[in-house]
Order: sequence, then C-alpha cells, then structure tokens
Amino acid sequence: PQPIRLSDYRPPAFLIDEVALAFDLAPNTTRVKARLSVRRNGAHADPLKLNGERLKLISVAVDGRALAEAEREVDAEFLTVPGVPDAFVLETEVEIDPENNKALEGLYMSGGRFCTQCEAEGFRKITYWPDRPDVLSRFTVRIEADKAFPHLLSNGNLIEKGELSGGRHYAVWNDPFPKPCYLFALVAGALDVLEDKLVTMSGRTVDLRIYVDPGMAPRAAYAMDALKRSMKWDEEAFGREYDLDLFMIVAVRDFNFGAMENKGLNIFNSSLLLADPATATDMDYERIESVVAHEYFHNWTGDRITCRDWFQLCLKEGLTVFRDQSFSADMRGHAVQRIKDVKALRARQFAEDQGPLAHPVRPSSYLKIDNFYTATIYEKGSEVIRMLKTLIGPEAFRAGMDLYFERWDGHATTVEEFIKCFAEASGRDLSDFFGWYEQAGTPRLSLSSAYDVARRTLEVEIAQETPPTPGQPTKTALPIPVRLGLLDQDGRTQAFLRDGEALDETVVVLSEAKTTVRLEGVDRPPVVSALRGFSAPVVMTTDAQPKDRYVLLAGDPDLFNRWEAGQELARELILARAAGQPDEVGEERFAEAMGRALSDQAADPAFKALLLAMPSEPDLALARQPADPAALHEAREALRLRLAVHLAEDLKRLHSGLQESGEFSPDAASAGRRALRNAALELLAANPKAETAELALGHYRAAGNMTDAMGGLAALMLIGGPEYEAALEDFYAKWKAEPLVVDKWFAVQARDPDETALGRVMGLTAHPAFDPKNPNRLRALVSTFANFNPVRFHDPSGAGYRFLADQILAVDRYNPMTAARLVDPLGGWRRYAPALGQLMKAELERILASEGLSKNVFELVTRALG
Ligand code: B3K
Ligand code: ZN
Repeated sequence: PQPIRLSDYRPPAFLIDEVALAFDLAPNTTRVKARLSVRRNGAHADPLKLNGERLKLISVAVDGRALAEAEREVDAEFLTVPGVPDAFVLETEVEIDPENNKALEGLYMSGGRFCTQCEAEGFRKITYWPDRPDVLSRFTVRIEADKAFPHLLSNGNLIEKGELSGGRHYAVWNDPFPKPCYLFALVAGALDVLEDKLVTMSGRTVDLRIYVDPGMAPRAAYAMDALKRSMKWDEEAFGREYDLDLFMIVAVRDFNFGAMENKGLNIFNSSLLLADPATATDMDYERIESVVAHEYFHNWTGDRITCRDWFQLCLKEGLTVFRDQSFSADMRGHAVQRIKDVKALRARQFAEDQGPLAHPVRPSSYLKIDNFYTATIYEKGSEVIRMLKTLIGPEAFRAGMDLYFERWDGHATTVEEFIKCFAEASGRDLSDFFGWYEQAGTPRLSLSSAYDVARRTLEVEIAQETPPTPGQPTKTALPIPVRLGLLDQDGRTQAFLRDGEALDETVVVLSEAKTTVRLEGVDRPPVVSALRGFSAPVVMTTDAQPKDRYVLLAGDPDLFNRWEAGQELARELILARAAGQPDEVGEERFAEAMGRALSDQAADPAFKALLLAMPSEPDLALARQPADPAALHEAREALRLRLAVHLAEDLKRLHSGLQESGEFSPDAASAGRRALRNAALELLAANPKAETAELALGHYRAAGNMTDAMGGLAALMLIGGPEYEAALEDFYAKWKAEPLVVDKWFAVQARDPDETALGRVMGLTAHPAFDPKNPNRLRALVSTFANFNPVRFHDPSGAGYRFLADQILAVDRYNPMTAARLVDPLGGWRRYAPALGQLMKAELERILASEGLSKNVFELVTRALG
C-alpha cells in the first residue's frame, strides 16, 4: 500500500455545495440515494472521482441522464466519471448491509438500532463521495423506515416528518451549516429520551436531548448536567455560543472509541454517557463530564472550523483536549486535574514517543489515518497549546483564539493558519514554536544550579536534547517554557530578582541547546522548584538531592511539584530495589514523609489520594531500560508493603474516618474523599494479612455505590484468596444484566498480577458474556490485560504476547480499527530485556506474515518492527 503524504496535498477537484440524501433503512438492504450539486474547483479537465467502499451501485445519473456502464468506472475504492460538465447534478443510488457491518464504521447496527460513525473515512461506506474534510456541503437528509424504528435522527433541524403506508414513516433533516462528510450522522431506532433546555448568552433557547436505551433515561442525567455546564463554560471562557436550536446526544453500545462530535448529533459510547451511583464509579463520572464537554466543544473547534486534511488532525483534537482539560480544571480543581492529565500523558504519550510508533503532533505521512488518533495528536497536541498560552500570556492567547474563530469560521484550515493567529495577536514571532508540531520525541532537560552565598545569586543552567525518533535522526532545540520558583531549606517561598524585577515565580524560556539564567537577591540557600505545573511535556532531570525533594514534598506551593517530588522519591526507591540495591533507610524516610503529608489537614483529599498512589508499572518501565517488568512489580510492591506497614494506623484511621453517610453525590469534593478512602484501602492491600482481607471484604459488602464496590473488589483482587473469589462471584451474579458493569468485572480480573491471571484471562475469552464484537467488552479484557498488567503480560514464556497477537488476528477479520488499537503494547519491544523483546518481536512478525491483514494492522505492525 502507498502512503499518503502531506506534501502531496491538492485542493479538491470538485466541490459539492448541496447534497440531498435519502435513506430507505432496512437491516440488510438499506438503499441510499444521493443528489449532489457538484461544481468544478479551478481550471482542469480531471474526471469526477468519488470514494466508495463496500457499496452495491444501483445507478448513476448526470443531470438527470442515467449513465451506461461504459460511461463510468467502478472499483473497490472509487467511482470515476470522466467528461463531466463544470457544474452538474450527480445522482447515485447504492445498497448497503448495515447489519453485517462489524467494522462499526459507516452505517451499522447496534442493539437493534441504526447508527453511523464516519470519522475519519467511514462516509465512503455509505455513499459515493469525495471523502475528505475540505469538501464542505449543506446536507438535507430524508430517512424512511419501518415504524419499529420510532426515532429517525440526523444532523441539524427537523423540517418535516410523516406517516407512510405499510407501517412506515419518515423524517427530513436539514443542517444549515456546511460540513465535511465525516460529521454526518444518522440514528434510527427505539430510544428513550431525556430532555432539557438551555438559554444561551444571546437569549436563544436550545432544546437538549439525550437518547438512550429504553429505561435508561435517568442514567443520562449527569451527562445532561455536564452538557449544560460545558455550554455555559464555552460561552464564558471562549465566548462561543451554540448555533442550532437543537443539540442531541445518542448513546450506543457498540462503538470503536469514546464518542463522536457529529454536528448537532453527537454519538457516544454508552460507557461515556450513562451513569448512576449504583453502576458507575467516580472515575466514570469524571470521564463522562470531560468527554461530553470535549464533544460539545468540537462544535466550534472541529465542526464550525475543521481540518483541511487529516494531517491537521491536532488542529481540532489537540485544541479540543486543551479546552476540555481547562474545563475539567475549572470544574474539579486545577492541581488535581493537572496531575491526572500529566499521569495520562506520561503513561500513553511518553511511551509512544519512546517507541517505534513515535510521530510528530502533525505527522507527514500515513497509510490509515485511523491509526493516528493517538496520544501524541490528542494529549501532546493539547500540551503544545498549553505552552503557547504560557509563552504569550492568557490575554494574547484569548485574542488569538478570537481571531482564529473570526477568520476561519466556516472553513477547513491548517495548523500554520492557527499559529499565525497567535503570532498576530501577540505580535510575536512564533516560527520556532512550529517545531513542536513537526518534531517527534520527548525533549530531555537537565537542570543544574549553583548558589553563590556571597553574592546571593543563583545560576540555573538548563540543557535540552531530544533523542532521535524513527525518520528523524537529528533534532533541533525547541522553545520550552520552564516555570520555576524557589523555596528555602525550611520550605518557605523565597523571592528573587530576575533582571531587576522582584518575583516569586518566573518562566524561563529555553530556546537553545543550553540556557542559563541568573537569579539575584537569593538570601538563603535555595531549593529549586522547576517545571511547575508541568509547564512543558518533557522529561527533566535535576541535580536535586533527596533532601531537596523532601522539602518540595512537604511544602511546595505548587501542588503539581509537591506531588512530583513524592513520585520522584518513590521512583528512585523502586528502581534502586529493582536493580538489587534497596535503600531501606530511604524507604523508611519516605514512609515518614508520606505519613506527614497524609496528616496535613489543609490538603485536598483528592490530592492526597494521588500522593498515595505509587508510580505505575508502565511509568516505571519507561524510567530505565531495558525494563524488567517482574523486578519492577516486585520492587513496587515492596515499597507499597513498607508504606502499608509503616502507615497502617494512619491508613486505617483514614479508611474508617472517611466512611460516607447520607446520599451519594458525584461532585469533586465527595469523589475526592472516596478516592482517598479507596487509595488507603489499596495501599493496605499490599499487606495481605487476614485482617486486610477482612477489611476489604467488609468494604466491598458495605459499599453503597459502584466506586466503593470496585474499590473493595480491586483490593480483594490484590490480596487474592477465597474472599476475592467469593466477591467476584457475588459481583457477577448481581450485575450480569448490566453490560457496563460486566465490563468492570472483566477488567478487574485482567489487572490481577497473580500468577494465575493469564490462565484466567484466557479462560474468560470462553465466558458466555465475552463478546469480542463489542469493543467495550474486548477492551475490558484484552486491552486491560496487555496495557495494565505488565507483570503477567510480559510472562517470560511469551504466552501473554501470543494471547494478544491471537486476539489481534481474530478481531482484524471484522474490525480493523479496533484490532489496530491492540497492537501498541507489542510496539515497545525494544525497551525490554532481549529475552522478552525477541518474543514480542516474534509475535509482531507472526501477525505480519498472516494473510488478509487489514491496512490498519499492517501499518502499525510494520512501523513497530521498523
Ligand atoms: N473525533 C472523534 C474521534 C474519531 C476517531 C476515528 N477513528 C472523537 C473525538 O476525538 O472527539
Ligand atoms: Zn475530539
């Protein structure tokens, strides 16, 4: 297969201003008629070439005249019509089979309902079309179906509906906003609806509707609340008002990823929409809030302004993640949100950047764009915008956004044009900044400082270097904002002078390989708190001593760095132990410090819960290579055990003291208290005594909500034994009719670090409730195992790798997009000890040698091996 390159971009040969689609829905034989007003774009004599896959062509007509077979060309990917006029009406009719569409792309069926997923290139499975994001058209959509499908939905406004003979009915929708076809959506079927209203900033009333499985409407209440808060927030933070009179969200059970921002008709994976205290955890609530916001925010950053081509994906995704993270920070607290976002960035994006799948935020070639919906495009894409805001300041940033909305509304554009808006608004030359979009890899910073007592000056030197990534052997220096402040040895903030200005904190912008700043008026020996708030997506090492980290852990006013100091200390202790050099004294000292941090009455429980969680095993595996997952697991557990023993009384006190009484509330403060209580239990579970098992079982049994039930079950899983087995059984019996809860039941077993876990996981693929055609269920078991259970996935026998490869091959036969998403855990093979790495590589080679591989899996496996 030939890669697609950014440098080959050409404007579309034909534009389509208007389209009328008519769907005659039937599970196996849906007819789609399309009437396109086509116009030649520029002076050329090219034929009209439309994408179309898996379509049964019934007819084609130009300006009302049916074309004979010789007048058009059809193959597996295109319909080509030569010699067309400069402006004409093209009519096509095709037949498709939604029921047998298990790729879940295009028009398919889920739970007996019709639904669509078109981004990135699914619309070509619905009708013949120039399937690219820079063709913007006004859609009118007529849907006709049996009345067994009572709701007939599409984008925009409902303009007509009515009854037909033979038990059928129809609806006609019109979307006044020109849009690319990837934002098209259609839903038809039996649904319950939760309705609400919102008055926008200009006083317009918008109808809000969330459509869910019959009986589930109460579980959409939290999503509705999150939607209303998102709409208000976008008005306040960005001046963006919603533009249609109706906003709809539909939940579907079978969905390849989280959710989709189709204009006026978002479609959600039900796992990211439905919640009530009995079935959803606080983490689910949190994700629902952020994803509802994310998809809503796309209305401006994605729908009103879209991407010129798919290389510009970060233009909408990085920016929209930045917006949703800012929203969540306002809803739930900035420090806690930042810590969670950075944890996710490190776990996914840093790992990606260190492996063969590393790519720039704006890649320059691809085989299947579906493979580029990555942590780099999304999370690093957001970090880049965050840095931009730090560099030019909040006012210039807002002015740049305003300019972007004003200039590009209604268009498809590029990252260059986006950055240009900020350069203009700030009057700054941002040409260097563009390197962040084009250069892959995580920059490494090393910071050293020298304090001159006599002169009371501190010289801080920061060097940067980005290691090579595939296709980019040499790297250039990037502009990197490093936010820093000083403490004294007692943990008090120390003011200083920079260029004569008295400050508590400053941003040092690195622009060269090495940058030095001199801070004056530093009266007392300083402790440097650098990269506050994680001001850039980099890995930083410093010359700080453990004692400095203890100062930061105890009192850095920047909570991110306070947390980071704890993580750094823990990481070093675990790595030392994994390398056979345990620092027992250091471990005791760390436990002491954690005890003090826990007793800090002023600290937010959600923050303390984060402090208590030791760096994850995947995080540790990135810190030193080659990684030995078994040694890391053991060393991490040893540190956890020491904390559990040392802090036993504090943890038990926390656990009993935070017990909830009264009604469940999903708000951040209540969630934070539950998080801390469950974190205390999780830590206690590192000490698998009979007493702990009893405590965990009691916790599980007494749980009045899913957060605590899962907290108890997860602790029991870590402890193992008959209590765990009993709880597992009880849990399944209780929840077997609730698909989203059954997913949790599969996932907890997939995370089990016990030796028996791989056998258990393999056994679970034969469980009657395991349905690999449902991506949620597949991910709950297979992806959880491969990504979050390193010690069992990296079984020295290679059985974990073989299991994953078998799953990839099986799923690839019907759902390439989801199969490709499972490849990632094998991609890191070079980072592991050769005995493991070679086994991983062998599985990648086995996959590659299989016949009939999809382009999606082919591309990722080839790159992983490359
Ligand atoms: N834009 C969609 C992602 C589509 C993924 C296609 N493979 C959801 C989102 O980022 O909001
Ligand atoms: Zn998005």
